[in-house]
Amino acid sequence: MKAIALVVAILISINNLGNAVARSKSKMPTQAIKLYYLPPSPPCRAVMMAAKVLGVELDLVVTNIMEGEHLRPEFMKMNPQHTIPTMDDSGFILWESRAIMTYMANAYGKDDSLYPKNPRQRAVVDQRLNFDLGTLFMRYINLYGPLIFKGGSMDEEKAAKLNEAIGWMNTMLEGKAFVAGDNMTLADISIIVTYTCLEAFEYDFSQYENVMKWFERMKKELQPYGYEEIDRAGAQMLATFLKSHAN
Ligand SMILES: N[C@@H](CCC(=O)N[C@@H](CS)C(=O)NCC(=O)O)C(=O)O
Repeated sequence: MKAIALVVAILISINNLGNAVARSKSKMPTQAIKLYYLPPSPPCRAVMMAAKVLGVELDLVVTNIMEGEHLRPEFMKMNPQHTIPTMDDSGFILWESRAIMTYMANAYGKDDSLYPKNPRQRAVVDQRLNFDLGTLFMRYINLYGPLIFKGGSMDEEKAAKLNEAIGWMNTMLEGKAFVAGDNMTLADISIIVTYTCLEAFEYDFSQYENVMKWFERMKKELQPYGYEEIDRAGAQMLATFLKSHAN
């Protein structure tokens, strides 16, 4: 019995040592991560809030896509796709907001709550992130992209497609506090920026009860991490563009 107890004690201490090593590995960047961004951009807002939740310092570099700054040769050399957000972590360049967020969580997360290491839990977060990229945000931008930049009237067919995606998310949230389970993950942060825009544009999604409750919960969750200053303020800028084109 004593021998078994000794083996268990040794195993526990090896495990604790492993955890301590894992914790010490999650260090912060040696210098602030450069983020090329513009305040109203929804994917930039998601990255900025995720960085705040992770406690990662960003060196924000305004890149005014309205004035073609993203088409300059220096920028195109870094990101041939010329999109913001683009990240530079001591020479490691990355674009696509969801890739940037998962990289930051992998590299600098103090724990794995925002982006779980458990394969199945992570798979659900990834599924939600992909749903956002390819479906929810895509349908939002299909509807509002032309309205924000060119004006015109609401395309009801595109609005119906967006509603369909919101409905799917409403079902995903059944019995859950957050989109991938019981705690906030990067998927919630990626997704909320779309709803913040929709609210600023006075788009009615009140019929989707789970989404409405989640949205209010997320606003509170992100309050200490720049929800008002980053997300709402940015969405308001887009709402102003939208209104200026509607008149
Ligand atoms: N899927 C990308 C979308 C990035 C994107 O399209 N960003 C817009 C601003 S919100 C942009 O850079 N537009 C300029 C361009 O595509 O040339 C992401 O999540 O980062």
